[in-house]
Amino acid sequence: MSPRRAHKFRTAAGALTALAVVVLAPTAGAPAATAAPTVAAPDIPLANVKAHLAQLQSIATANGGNRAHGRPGYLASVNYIRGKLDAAGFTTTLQTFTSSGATGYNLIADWPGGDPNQVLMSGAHLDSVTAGPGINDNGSGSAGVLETALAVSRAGLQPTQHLRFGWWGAEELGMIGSKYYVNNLPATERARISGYLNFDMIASPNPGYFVYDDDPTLEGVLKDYFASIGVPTEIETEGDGRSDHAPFKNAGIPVGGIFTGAERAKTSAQATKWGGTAGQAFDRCYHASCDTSANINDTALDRNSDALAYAVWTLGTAVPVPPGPTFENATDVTIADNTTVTSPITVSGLTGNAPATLKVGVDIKHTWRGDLVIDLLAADGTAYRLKNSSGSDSADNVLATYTVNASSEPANGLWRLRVQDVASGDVGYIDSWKLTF
Ligand code: DTR
Ligand code: ZN
Ligand code: ZN
Ligand code: CA
Repeated sequence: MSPRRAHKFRTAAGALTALAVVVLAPTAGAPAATAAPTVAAPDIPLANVKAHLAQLQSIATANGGNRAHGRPGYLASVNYIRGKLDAAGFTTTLQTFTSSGATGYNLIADWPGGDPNQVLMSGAHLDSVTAGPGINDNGSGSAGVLETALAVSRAGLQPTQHLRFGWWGAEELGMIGSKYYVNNLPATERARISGYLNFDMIASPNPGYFVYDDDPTLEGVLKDYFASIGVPTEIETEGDGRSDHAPFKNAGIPVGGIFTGAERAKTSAQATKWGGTAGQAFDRCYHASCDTSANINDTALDRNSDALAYAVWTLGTAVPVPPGPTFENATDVTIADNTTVTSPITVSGLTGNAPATLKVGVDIKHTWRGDLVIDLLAADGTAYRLKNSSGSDSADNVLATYTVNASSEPANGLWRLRVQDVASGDVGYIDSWKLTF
């Protein structure tokens, strides 16, 4: 972080407006709105997932007690998973990188077929800490993703989206492997990823059921599964930046995932909701030598593996709903420091009101995006908040698709994107934005 950025301050703002250019354009990017899935997800056999965990435990036991980055137990874990995938017909790729003076490995597996421009990706980090075998953190996520991939093969699934699975190295060192993967993916390839689902700790012994509150479509599909089995969920509030979905999110890729908790203690209300022990950590063996095969809650592992498969099948086989009419303004609008600017789009030719799921695609180039407050303004001036400012979000650029319930607004008329730069020291411009009805 540069010294200038060490201190972000809130100051007043001015105002500017730009000309409108309106075109109809096809949309891409965010996960296709899901119609009913054409193929029902299978049950993922708990015994199969536990068998993978037993293998990972054996690997750790045979290799100094861990499966950490740079240690033999990690590459042995990669080879175990890769062997299963190769035998099941996946196209596997081993990506190497260097971190802390040791070679790291990402394992990527592609299921042949599906739309190459709509890649649904599911992933989990495969490395443990050096202190122990990492069976919950994160053998559980790794095994759940593996068994889901094997279930795809067993089903001979022919999804509409292209299915890709990833096992990341060196997450415990700071998401090194997943950052390396995303940063080395050509922009054209990144744009093809419709969504990334992350599974890091999905079988904590004193489990909670947390769903990432990021992309609404991915969050909704995962919540639908838990609702179907009558298990209440909570949104994952501390996950931002703490696992492998972060590099994907920072690249503007829709992300989601599930989590059963780590070092935080389960509250009494949560124990009433989910069972387990109040006042005790969700995982008392987090990052400890006792994170062994015994450190697994089978019910959580079973439910979350099934939720994983449900999401892959639902999102991956859904017949994409063709995007509605799209209106775009690609005129650059400068965002000077501490100013407020707007960019207009005039919508015409539609009937009735806007939908409850109006998609607002935003592409803003701006260093330290935490400076920015972004609103959609309806013709009557009603503001719909898309993004709040943040004193800690130091990442650059806003490349995102927001969903707005605009059903009380007439579709036709003048819509505006309002961008407020509310902190000194960073500037940028609206590159383009669009409305999809
Ligand atoms: N950092 C992860 C564990 C972790 C902690 N909070 C969250 C939230 C969402 C996913 C994972 C985590 C690790 O130690 O691997
Ligand atoms: Zn960890
Ligand atoms: Zn983890
Ligand atoms: Ca600024």
